[in-house]
Amino acid sequence: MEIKVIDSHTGGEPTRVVIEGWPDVPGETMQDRLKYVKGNHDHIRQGVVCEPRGHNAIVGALITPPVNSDSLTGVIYFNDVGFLGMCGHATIGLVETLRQTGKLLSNEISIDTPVGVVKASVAEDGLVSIRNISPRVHIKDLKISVPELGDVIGDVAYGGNWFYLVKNLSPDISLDRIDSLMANSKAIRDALNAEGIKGDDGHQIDHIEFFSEPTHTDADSKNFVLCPGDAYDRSPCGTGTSAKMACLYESGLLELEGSWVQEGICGSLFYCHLEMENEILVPVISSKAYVISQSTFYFNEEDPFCWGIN
Ligand code: PYC
Repeated sequence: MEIKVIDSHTGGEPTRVVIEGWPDVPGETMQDRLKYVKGNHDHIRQGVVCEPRGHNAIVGALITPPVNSDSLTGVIYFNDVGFLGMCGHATIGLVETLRQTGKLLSNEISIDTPVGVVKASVAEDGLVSIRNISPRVHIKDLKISVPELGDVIGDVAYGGNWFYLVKNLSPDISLDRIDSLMANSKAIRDALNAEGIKGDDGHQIDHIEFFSEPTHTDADSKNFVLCPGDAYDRSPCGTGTSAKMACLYESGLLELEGSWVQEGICGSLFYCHLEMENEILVPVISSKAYVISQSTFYFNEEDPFCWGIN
């Protein structure tokens, strides 16, 4: 089997779009297709993003035909440990990849994901703006006891993935501090799991966010985001920033249309705001992505690591 991919990054966080070679995925809805790939193509997911072809920070994007007649494409996101409902930085990477390969038929498109339709537009200078699915706050000010850290307080919120947004700890967020940020965020995730805290759909809270004062003068906040598995987001995280804006809005700290500039651990910025559309809260996230390579992967069943190392 051969699979062709195009790699890009959005604010430093990699996206690998599968453009050819993945076997057909049946299903009338994106949820049916997600269920099918989880059950039948998990080895391909692992082979595409894990070592030796990839690493744990890569988010893969499998393009499918759309399910809605006015959408350009469907997409299923995945990483080194499983599949994601939505991914903000990867949607920006996908749009830029479609643009560079001449497949973006209009400057405003709709994309079908397993968690809903995401709209995207591209400006002349290549700035991509996505209108994410509606975020929501599930539990406000949840206190948990973390053996390594004591009492931790944060909000549980959804922005296309599930997040615990830490409020009472504000560590130094820099690449120099990555070991302690990883260890502390993983300890929080373990504690949430041990206490049985889940999203309102029963999903594990698998992303943890810390916030600090920004380094960049244009930014409102800097974040560190632990992703499922052992990876951290190099970008400011689109779904995480959607969840963050929902928390700020609910607390009266961010108004509709008010600017929110989120800085990530590598110093990249997402320019964001919230809108209300038909009484639904819509997060808008803007950033640029850069295409960096195109590859053909060969999957030889005689290779003991044909389907990756995990
Ligand atoms: O940008 O939404 C995002 C994201 C989720 C995990 C990594 N990036």
